[in-house]
Amino acid sequence: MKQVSDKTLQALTDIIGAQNILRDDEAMAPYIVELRGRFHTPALAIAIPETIEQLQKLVSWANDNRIGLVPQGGNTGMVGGQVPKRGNEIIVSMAKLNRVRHMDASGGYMCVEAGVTLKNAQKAADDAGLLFPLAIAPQEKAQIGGILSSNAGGLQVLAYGYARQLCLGVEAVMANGSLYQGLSGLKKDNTGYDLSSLLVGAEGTLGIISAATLKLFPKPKGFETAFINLSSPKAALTLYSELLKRLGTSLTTFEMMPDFGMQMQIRHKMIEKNPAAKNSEWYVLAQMSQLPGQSTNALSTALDSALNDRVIEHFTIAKDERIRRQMWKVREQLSGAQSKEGASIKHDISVPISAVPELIERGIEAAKTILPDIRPCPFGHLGDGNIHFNFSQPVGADPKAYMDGAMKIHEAIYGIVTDLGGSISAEHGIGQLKTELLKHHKDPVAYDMMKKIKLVLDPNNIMNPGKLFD
Ligand code: 2HG
Ligand code: ZN
Repeated sequence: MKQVSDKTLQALTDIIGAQNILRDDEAMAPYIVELRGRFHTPALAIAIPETIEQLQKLVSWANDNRIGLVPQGGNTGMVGGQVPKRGNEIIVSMAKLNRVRHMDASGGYMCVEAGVTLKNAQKAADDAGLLFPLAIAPQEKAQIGGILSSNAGGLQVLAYGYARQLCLGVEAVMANGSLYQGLSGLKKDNTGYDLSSLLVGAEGTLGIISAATLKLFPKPKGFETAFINLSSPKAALTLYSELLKRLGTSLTTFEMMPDFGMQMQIRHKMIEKNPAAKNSEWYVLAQMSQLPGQSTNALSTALDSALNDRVIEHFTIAKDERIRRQMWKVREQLSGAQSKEGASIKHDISVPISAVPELIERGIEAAKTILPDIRPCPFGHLGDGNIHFNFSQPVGADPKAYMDGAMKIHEAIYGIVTDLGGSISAEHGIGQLKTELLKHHKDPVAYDMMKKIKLVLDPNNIMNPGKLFD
């Protein structure tokens, strides 16, 4: 393991102060090991700047000394983008840059720093009588900077959009230490390249996002939330198009999961019982956010028709906030439930929405041909065509041996995705997990443009080295 040299440590101390540097293994561990425990490369140190000026000085010094920086928010990323790849980088935690700088309720936006947690951003909007609609499960940990850098999606994309669509502009520290001041409350600004949008989703490879202006929405007057029993992804697709016709953008969540996802949570006592009144092969969590003037039971009326037409088998409406939370919990906990079942081979993919049933059918068949006892767990954002096509290891299998055979499953699934005109990364990004895949699946002209942009903006490759590109 590389040790930080005395010279480097002195320089770091001069820039951010000894109290903002972590070096011993125990203190660094939470920053180095990520959620899935897949990446364990050590870092030289953790730097936690307290001001934008400190951050600028730190980046400029790293650039002069060719030291790689790994920006990190809440360390909830799924593709190893927020942890080191080489072992000689410094992790830059944004946790102390956590102020809500400005709230403009009448303009419908707020300006927050990168280290503000999602939960606190949601709360700031709520306190101002508005809604910041991005909804991903680890809201207490995930931070705005990481959310924007990885262009996160979540459970309400279908009505409100993903991170890039929720951002009006960013402020970022560029590789030479300069400050890009793209914070804007403007809805319209047609002045050339959209640099903020380029920095969003760049996974910290072009600059470090230090603050952002975020769009806010009217707070719904209430919710109607349902847990729906159905027999197949095909039925779920039919239901989705029916609900969309009837509810339009007030349909804010449409998430699908297999019974395996439910049974795992019951087995591991993560929920007391199935929030649907009965078991079924598949479930959908659907939510309508009630807009002013809209009837309170538009979702149940639509579901009644779907029941009459035999599109669905049954549905349960959350009768109070406690049950609504339980329904969401079952969906939000799916990822955690899968980790309790041993190793899991994952694919965060998207296809045109109408192709989701075919994707799932062909994917399960292909994986079972390779490994008959594999346990498919395809779930997620059907309304975005984004399925987490995950596979739990066979019961009793050796996790390492299972993961060693992942490539065959990956090839089968990504082959089908490509065939259906889909993407190899719908919402988790590339990080260090999918650099090879990106090289092979991205349009060559687009890939070349991306590399050229990287070279111009970060000629010394200090910005999150080894992410997006090897
Ligand atoms: C979700 O939608 C997350 O729950 C995680 O994107 C998905 O664990 C996964 O594969
Ligand atoms: Zn997801």
